[in-house]
Amino acid sequence: MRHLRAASDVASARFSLEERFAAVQAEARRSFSRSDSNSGTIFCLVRMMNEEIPNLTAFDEAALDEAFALVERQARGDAAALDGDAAVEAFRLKWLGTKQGRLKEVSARWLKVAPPEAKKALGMRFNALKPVVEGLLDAALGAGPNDAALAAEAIDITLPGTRRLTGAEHPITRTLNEITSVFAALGYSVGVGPEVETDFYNFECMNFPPGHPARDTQDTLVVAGQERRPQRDRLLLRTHTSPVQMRTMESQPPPVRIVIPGKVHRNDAADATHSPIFHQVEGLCVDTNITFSDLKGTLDHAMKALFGSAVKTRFFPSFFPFTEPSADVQISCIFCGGKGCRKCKNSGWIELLGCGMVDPAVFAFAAEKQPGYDPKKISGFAFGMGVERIAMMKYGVSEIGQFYAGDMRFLGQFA
Ligand code: 2NL
Repeated sequence: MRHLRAASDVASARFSLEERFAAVQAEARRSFSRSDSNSGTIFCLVRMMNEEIPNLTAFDEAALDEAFALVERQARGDAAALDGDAAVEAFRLKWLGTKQGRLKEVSARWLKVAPPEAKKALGMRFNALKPVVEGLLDAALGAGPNDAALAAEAIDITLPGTRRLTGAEHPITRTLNEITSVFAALGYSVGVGPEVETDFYNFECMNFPPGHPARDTQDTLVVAGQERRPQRDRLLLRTHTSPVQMRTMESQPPPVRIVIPGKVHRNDAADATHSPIFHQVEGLCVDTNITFSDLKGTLDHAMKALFGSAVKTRFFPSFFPFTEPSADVQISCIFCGGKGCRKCKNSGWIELLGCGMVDPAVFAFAAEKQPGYDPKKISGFAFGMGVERIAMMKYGVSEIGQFYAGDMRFLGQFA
């Protein structure tokens, strides 16, 4: 029985698995021509139907040990190469997948064709193999990425880091907030309103008579295509924040104490101190018996709070359409303390804001919606200041355009 010797050779450890398959196949080819084996017991033929899961046609202990060891080695080989979650999931499907997994294939190929007396031994080995593969999967799931995957995403901690820039308030925003907080501390509320306004709120109710130069399109940026509307409804970019103060008076009766910070627009040519877009803080105080002394005291306090308690103020007659009387306010030079220097053109004083007692004509517009603004019963003062001008003085900035250029070398100095 030459093929039996051959079979035992095959089962021995002297040859590699592949050599043994080859030897067995050769022996089988020879055996087929002789039909001397009808015992159907130890005939060993392992044929590579599939590259990895062979068909099993011998069912003795040694053949089963060998076949199951092969499959287990394959599973261990696969598990050792896993790198990353996707590969682990692919391993699970390949080995434990309920439809096309390899364990399913092992059971289908081997168990199905096994003779009844071999089924028990085969089943026991199969039942032992399954937890081994499941254990490999569990280990891969818990193990995290393998060394190769870790090396691939390793970070060179000796490289210089990326420095994150510290954010900071823009100097205009900071100045605007500083001014509003000075007045907030005096009990003023803070209001905001639209930048696109009507001619009525920007000019008419602020007592700009028809033909006043400030209405001229030279100064005002208007929205195009408004010609068919009545003059008062035509849209424009607000040239000051006063419209918000009028809207506030229309919506609430006196007393009113309010500051309006915001962006305003004028059709000005840009130069070192002018920009067509700039910022303003305007204030309004209305109550019974508000006097010019209240105005002077309030603004003197505000300038001391903004520039230091040594600062003095003085008031000069001026003109605004919406106040009567009106005044320009100067502060003692914050650079030389009033002695005279280049900044104050040797005068010792710097002009900083405008103010005045609210014109009765302005109150009359408010009184159309809120009768409480009857100029015979109440009075009030208002003031307005340019934020850029104050920021330029506070921070020693000589060109207004620096605020809008977005140059980090400039802005970084405020971080
Ligand atoms: C300046 C001067 C000023 C006002 C603004 C105002 C507002 C209302 C009524 C009356 Cl609702 N007046 N605002 C008053 C005087 C001066 O601004 O030089 N601004 C940059």
